[in-house]
Amino acid sequence: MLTGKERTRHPGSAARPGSIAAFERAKRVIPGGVNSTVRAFKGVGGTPVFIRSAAGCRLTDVDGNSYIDYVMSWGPLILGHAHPAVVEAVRSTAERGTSFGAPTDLESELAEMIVAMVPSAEKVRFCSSGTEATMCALRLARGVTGREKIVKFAGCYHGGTDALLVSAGSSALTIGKPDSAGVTRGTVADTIVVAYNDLDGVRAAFDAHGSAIAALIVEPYAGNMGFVLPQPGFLAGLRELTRAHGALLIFDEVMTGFRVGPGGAQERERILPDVTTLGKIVGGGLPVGAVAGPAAIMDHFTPDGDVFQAGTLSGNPIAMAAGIATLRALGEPGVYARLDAAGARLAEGLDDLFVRHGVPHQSNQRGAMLGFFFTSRPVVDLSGAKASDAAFYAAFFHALLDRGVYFAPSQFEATFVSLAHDDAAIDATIDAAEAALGAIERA
Ligand code: KE4
Repeated sequence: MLTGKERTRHPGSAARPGSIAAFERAKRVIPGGVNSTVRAFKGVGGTPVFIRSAAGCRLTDVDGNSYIDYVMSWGPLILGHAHPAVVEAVRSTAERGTSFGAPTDLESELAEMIVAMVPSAEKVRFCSSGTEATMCALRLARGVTGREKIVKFAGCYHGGTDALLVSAGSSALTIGKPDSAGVTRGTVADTIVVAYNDLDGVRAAFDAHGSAIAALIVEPYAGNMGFVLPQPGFLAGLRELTRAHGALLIFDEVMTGFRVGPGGAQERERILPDVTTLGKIVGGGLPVGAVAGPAAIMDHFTPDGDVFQAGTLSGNPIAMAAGIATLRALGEPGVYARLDAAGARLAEGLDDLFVRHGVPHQSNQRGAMLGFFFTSRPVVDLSGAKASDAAFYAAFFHALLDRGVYFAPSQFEATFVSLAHDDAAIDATIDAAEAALGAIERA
């Protein structure tokens, strides 16, 4: 039975003494105790759960507690944790050497798979993270156009590259520092920020600076201020405006790539960007980022072109093998229908639950990616997302966590299902959510 003190701390944290001790240890040698900001639970309070292992759709923490996981490492694990084909690919590749700093056929094989799946891709350059991919994409756009300004959207997150840490989403937003310290005024002098879905704002930016704008970068489905969808005509409008002004359109599909469909959002929306950034799923849970696009643009990268890119572990053979195994599994018949059905089952189940409990909410789902806000007003941009009830989200998060369900520890993230989230897991999640809402209502 939990004492009053434990209950105020977070009922379940009493069941997680190992995580509490692990966090104290980590904080002595790692700033904030984590190696990526969002993991510190600042958005929901309490102590982060330290993980011992995972399999399928479940995490096991250092105290032996099990959770149905909807973070899935923030998107990469669309097959589920420790998928046998991925584990075998990693094991068998590692036995032949872990890294050579020289080209391998594995890089060409994964690049060929991406070219086959991503409509706008003719060539691919690999790096080791989504951040590196967006950093290189900006450099490419500026190199190709000879221009300097970039347009981004408030609440969109493109990793930790300085030029884009302006009104950034994800953990920057969660901790209330959307404009990071250490990013100089000079670095962001050429970054123009517009509200998501504000096509008039984009038009005004191009009217004012059109001939100086190298590129516009956008998350075609925004997954870093919560899950916010483009309004009808928004993405087509961006394609038209960038083309009219000679700027490149960059789709940051690090999160949506291979998740909302085999060809990502650009396939679903039938819009061809000039540059696509990829990450997460393409590495199958190992560090991979990628820039993809038409050869005429991609050939500007060194060594043949003059836009620099390099990386010790770019195209790492083990990461390539994990990515190949993942994309191969995603190519099996019926996989995306299963992913879409799992996403819809969870979204509809939560929708029905919130309606029955009279909880004001907005929910969005595209394939295996979904999200919800606790507000009665539709959310189309960052201000709408920030107006939602993040405190209620935090209470819901902890009430779910105490019932064995692990959602994103921030309102300003997306929710991910995988091939491992079968109907039983999703139905158990809805049951836990019903009990969680009941507990909140009683409290
Ligand atoms: P990474 O450098 O974290 O691999 O990718 C950066 C990035 C770029 N573009 C988009 C659309 C992204 O969503 C991301 C990273 N997403 C976050 C989750 N919101 C990663 C989780 C984290 O920061 O720990």
